[in-house]
Amino acid sequence: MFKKILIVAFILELTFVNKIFSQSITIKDSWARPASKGRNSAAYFTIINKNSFGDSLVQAISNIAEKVEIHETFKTENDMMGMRAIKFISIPANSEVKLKPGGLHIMLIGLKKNITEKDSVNLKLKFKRAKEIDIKIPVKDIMKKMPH
Ligand SMILES: [Cu+2]
Repeated sequence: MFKKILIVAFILELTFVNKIFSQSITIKDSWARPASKGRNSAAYFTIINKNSFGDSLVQAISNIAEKVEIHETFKTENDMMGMRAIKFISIPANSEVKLKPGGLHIMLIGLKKNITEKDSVNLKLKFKRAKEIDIKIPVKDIMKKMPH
């Protein structure tokens, strides 16, 4: 009997530790651009790493688009802005990495349906070390909030 309780306590402890570990990477301020079916959209968020070791975001998965890629924005030789797929985003220990327009972003290529402001986009984020994180991203039309 006592042994059984011990085992249960041990398992509970394990899940608890596991939870703390997986929570050491968190996501905040997420949003995605509205776009129509067949077009592309982009998702942005801030990754917070409270671990004392670095990690990398290696993949983003969503059923909303035909293809999901991790992108960076860069300046071309003639000072134009371009973007390209990258293999991962480095997240240094105890740091925050911000994905934003004109910078790093998650590219949603070939939307399977229209996404407007009332919708949300599900995204599964895979890391090199931390456990994967599922997030629900609100669609926000930031252009609408800009003064005319
Ligand atoms: Cu892009």
